[in-house]
Amino acid sequence: MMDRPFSARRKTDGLYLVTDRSLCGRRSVEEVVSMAVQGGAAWVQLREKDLATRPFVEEARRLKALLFPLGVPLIINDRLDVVLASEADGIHLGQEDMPYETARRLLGPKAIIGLSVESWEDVVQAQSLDVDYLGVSPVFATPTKRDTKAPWGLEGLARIRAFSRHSLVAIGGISRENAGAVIRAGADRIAVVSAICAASDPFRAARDLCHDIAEAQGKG
Ligand code: TZP
Ligand code: MG
Repeated sequence: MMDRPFSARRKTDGLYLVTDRSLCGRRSVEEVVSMAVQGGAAWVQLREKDLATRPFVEEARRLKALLFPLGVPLIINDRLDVVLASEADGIHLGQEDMPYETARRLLGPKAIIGLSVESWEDVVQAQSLDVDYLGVSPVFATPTKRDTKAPWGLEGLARIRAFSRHSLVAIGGISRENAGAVIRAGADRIAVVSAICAASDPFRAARDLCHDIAEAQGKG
């Protein structure tokens, strides 16, 4: 695997925030991101399903300006044009999105590219791809995203860990209740939406999750 500016294999950066503006309540996405990063979130993915292109690009540029000085990479869900327009650090691809090879060709060797795996076939196919991480999706069923395949569970996650050469980001239904168990089952990182976006205090939510992750990694 090539060296990238933000190493996807670092183990000290366990919390990955994925945004959902519909869950941010009275706060803006930027406010939630800012609070979460202060609390320890080390990666941010801007995920916008209903925003027009121009406000999407503007949001991405604002987040990039916020995160770059902090050394926190900004990943854009799905939209390669928005990555390019905002000089974001990478893209997260689902199985129905742009093919990995095309995204790599267009974004270059330094871009972070993550890929969701929702079936064992996806995991096997991903072994030939130089993706920076696999998104193990979903680990648990979640009301935040209902159009998922069957959850992997901790057993499925452990099976992927034993098989895959990639860094693993677990997503779906993760909270303080289960974050430690997810890390112990083999995730390198935990991605959350509602546990931070819908929290009354996103700073504390991120800080507490980081504590749980570090403890499960034996660094607490
Ligand atoms: N992809 C798989 S599950 C999911 C996404 C974007 C949503 C996870 O949301 P939550 O609130 O952390 O369960
Ligand atoms: Mg997608």
